[in-house]
Amino acid sequence: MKNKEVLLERMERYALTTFGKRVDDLNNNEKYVVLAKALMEEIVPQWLKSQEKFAGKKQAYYLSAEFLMGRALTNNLINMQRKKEVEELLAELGVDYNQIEDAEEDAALGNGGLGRLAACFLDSAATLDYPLHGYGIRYQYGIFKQKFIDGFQVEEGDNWLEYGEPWSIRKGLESVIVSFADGDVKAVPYDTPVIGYGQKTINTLRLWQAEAVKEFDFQAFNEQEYDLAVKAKNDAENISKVLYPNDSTDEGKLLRLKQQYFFVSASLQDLVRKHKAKYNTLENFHKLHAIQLNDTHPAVAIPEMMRILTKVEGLEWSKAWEIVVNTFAYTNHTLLAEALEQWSIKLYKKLLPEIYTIIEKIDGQLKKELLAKGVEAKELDKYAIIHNGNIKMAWLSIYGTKSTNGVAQLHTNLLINQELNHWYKIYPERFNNKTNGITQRRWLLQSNPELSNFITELLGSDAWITNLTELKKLEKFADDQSVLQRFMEIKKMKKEQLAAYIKRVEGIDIDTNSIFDIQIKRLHEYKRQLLKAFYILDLYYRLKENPDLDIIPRTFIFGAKAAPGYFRAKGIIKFINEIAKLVNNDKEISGKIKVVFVQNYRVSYAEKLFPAADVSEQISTAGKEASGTGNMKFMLNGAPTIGTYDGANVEIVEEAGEENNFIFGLRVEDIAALKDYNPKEEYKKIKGLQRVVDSLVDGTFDDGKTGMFKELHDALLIGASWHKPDHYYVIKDFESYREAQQRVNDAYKDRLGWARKCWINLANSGKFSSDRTIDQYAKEIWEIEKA
Ligand code: T68
Repeated sequence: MKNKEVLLERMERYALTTFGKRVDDLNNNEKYVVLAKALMEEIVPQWLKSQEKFAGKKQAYYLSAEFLMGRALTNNLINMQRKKEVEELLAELGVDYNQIEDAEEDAALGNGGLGRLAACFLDSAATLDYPLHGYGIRYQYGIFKQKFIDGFQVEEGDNWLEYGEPWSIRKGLESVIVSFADGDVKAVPYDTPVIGYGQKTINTLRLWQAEAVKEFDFQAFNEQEYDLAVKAKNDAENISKVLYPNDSTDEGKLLRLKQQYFFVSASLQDLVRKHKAKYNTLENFHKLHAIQLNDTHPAVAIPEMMRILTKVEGLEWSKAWEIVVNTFAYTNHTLLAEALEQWSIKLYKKLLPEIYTIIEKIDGQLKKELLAKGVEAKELDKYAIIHNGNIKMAWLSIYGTKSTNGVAQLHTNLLINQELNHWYKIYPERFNNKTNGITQRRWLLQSNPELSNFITELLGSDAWITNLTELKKLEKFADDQSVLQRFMEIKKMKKEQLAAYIKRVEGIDIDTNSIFDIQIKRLHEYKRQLLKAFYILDLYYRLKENPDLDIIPRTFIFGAKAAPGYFRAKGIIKFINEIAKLVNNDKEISGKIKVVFVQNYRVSYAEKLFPAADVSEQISTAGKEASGTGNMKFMLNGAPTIGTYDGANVEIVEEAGEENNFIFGLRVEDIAALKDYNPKEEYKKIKGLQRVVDSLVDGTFDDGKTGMFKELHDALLIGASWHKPDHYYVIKDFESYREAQQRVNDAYKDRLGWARKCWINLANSGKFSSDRTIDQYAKEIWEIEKA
């Protein structure tokens, strides 16, 4: 009771001082802001305490160009165990909590899986009482907002800071200067608390904002050069202006390189300054810091740290190298060639000449070391960090760190046995696997309170919230009819909630008795949204031919953003929207199938989609999806997977059983063994396939004269200068996928049998908690201890 009064008093105060109004007169957004500020007043003292308890201990730092945090309010309230109380308080004020929750913009400072993984890791580390802090960029614009106009993706800027951002604190006095060849920039830190469940540990996410060292050139202003007077300010601020919306492609743009060096240099200077203030030496730096590089985006940390140690601090090169290698570790998130970062020597020399010289020296040292290890001179090129006019960031990352890890077992095996095999032969001890995970606090407790309560009730304990393997104990209810019945009721409730939301924001009605078949992830050819699209269209034609076709009604749901410059990905969005138009408007098929492509898929939308799914679509070409993490979120909410043997799907099936999932398609070894694959011949032999593939070019659909559909058709049947036809095996896997979908349909008819599969998936999802993953990083790589 007292807590509530204090909170209300604080809200009143912030209403007055921030908005000049009383709480009653605030709009929802303002109410959200004053509530968050009032909570911060309570959080900050504990945050300070938490920092004190780690003083003098080894701590870990996650360097990442992306943190896809989503909304903070509900997550923080849950981790503070204050949600109910705040809901009640707001109700007393006549305010609906859900509307306040909805007023918060997503902090969408990431593209997809890689950025969201960083966010889950922070939650897990704080919950487990590990000192892990994030370092990144405070982009003014997050990932673009997506709209569909006439079925085409249209992007809009995501000005998420516009109405204020109450969770971070600007630490102006801790600003540092980052130097580029073309001038200096000021990096200003903004700190956000990362509250562990139970609030024992509160770690820090420190995001850097770029500002001009000198805001305004008075001289130029006096000389009436107004543009020049603010040029430095604009140039500097551009560095943290916007998140690059590419996932899985490497663009090699100057501004992106600036972003990378900007946040890496600022973060390292920050750590070095604090360390020196305390120890007055850097020789023990690696004993007190472990720094994880989230992919190669922050790999410039390796030469930057060498610069600081040797040129600024005067350490000997070899001593400095030892410190560097023992401080850093590197996570690889992809096998796609186009995603492996390379920077042109020219760009590096132009922007970071001193860093470039250091990379040259590292490369020279590497050559010597390789020769000493018995590598033949003619083999050296394979390892060269600087090669053919480019700097290979992955090679730099492997050589400059003590650990290189993949993100699922299959992915790590492919790194070790194929892509990075030559490196593995030199440094076998550096390679290891850390299968990804997700936080059950956000992806079950927060997004599915109904199922959470039921689980706690059955287990007689909520220990699963911090120990997800507890869910295994649910397996004993797999044949308990009343339990399965309750599970189905909850699933139905989540489907109704989603349907209401989709009705509100997309204006589309969906049938909650139909199977919700959901594919949500970035749009990419290798993820094969097109395979699902072909399946739907084929099913539609089969229904037209045979209206009595015995199928359970299905709602096919997609959510995905395409990189703005990725023409084919945008073509696939348009194609699916065209199919949706055709199918959804056809009265003849009497609502048996429906297609919905939701707009602006993001973390807060995901929280509504995962709990409502009946089927999880994980249908990437085998060997291409490093891990996947959405697959785990579906499983945790009790949805079976229809999927290929790829990434973490392999481990999901290992845990939950192949009989409770729907596996199909070529495996990695099948693809390797394929010879003389000719999709143009093959697609004629598979009943119904030619019709759907050719719908791209035979006038069935209109792509508004963009040429998008022909481009997709050609990619499948002719290929392109950079690839063979159908290089993601959409045609090759079609029949196997259709057959797996038939198995889904048949299995769903047995309602209890289906619920049992869902239940066994849920019960065996314990392995996929990011708590497990973080524990492994902490013990096996970082060597840090809990508070
Ligand atoms: C994803 N990668 C993997 N990259 O695709 C996914 N890339 O399999 C894995 O589960 C996940 O990482 C976490 O390990 C990405 O999300 C990017 O977003 C990205 C961003 C910029 C440049 C390249």
